Amino acid sequence: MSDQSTAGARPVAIIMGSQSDWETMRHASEMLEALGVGHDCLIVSAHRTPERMFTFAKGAKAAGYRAIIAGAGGAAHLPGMVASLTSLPVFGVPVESKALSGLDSLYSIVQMPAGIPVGTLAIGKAGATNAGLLAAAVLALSDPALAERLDAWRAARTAAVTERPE
Ligand code: RP5
Repeated sequence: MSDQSTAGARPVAIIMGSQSDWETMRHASEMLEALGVGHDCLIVSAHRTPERMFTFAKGAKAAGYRAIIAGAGGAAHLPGMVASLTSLPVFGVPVESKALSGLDSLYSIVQMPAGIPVGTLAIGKAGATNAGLLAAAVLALSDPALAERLDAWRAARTAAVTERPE
């Protein structure tokens, strides 16, 4: 993992409920990698490893994290549970499920009762990628070098759009 960010060695934690979520969540990691933002990737399941989840969330701030990206699928309670245990910003990524194509994941993550926020992204790869971008944007508020890298990344995306289809 990269550790170029001046905001801390690994200011972002990417957590996911299962190894099977990695295919989706790796896109958040790749985005952060591209922007030079240090991060950890951890498997933390709300229902299979609840004590690991509790320990992680309660210790996340002291561990130096400044944002958490949490991905899960199905009855996806991981982002909300983690958000209930820490005041760090939590970005939830609904992983596409087999049974309901991720709608279950989306509804499970997005409908947080008022008081415990989870910033919910799109289902799947787009959501994971944007969670990386959003976490980087939060860190960039206090990291001018990262802000420059983020602006450059966005400018490159703009420059890549041709006027006509090729
Ligand atoms: C959730 O159940 C995980 O987040 C994953 O998306 C889904 C399926 O998990 P596995 O059965 O593949 O481990 O807890």
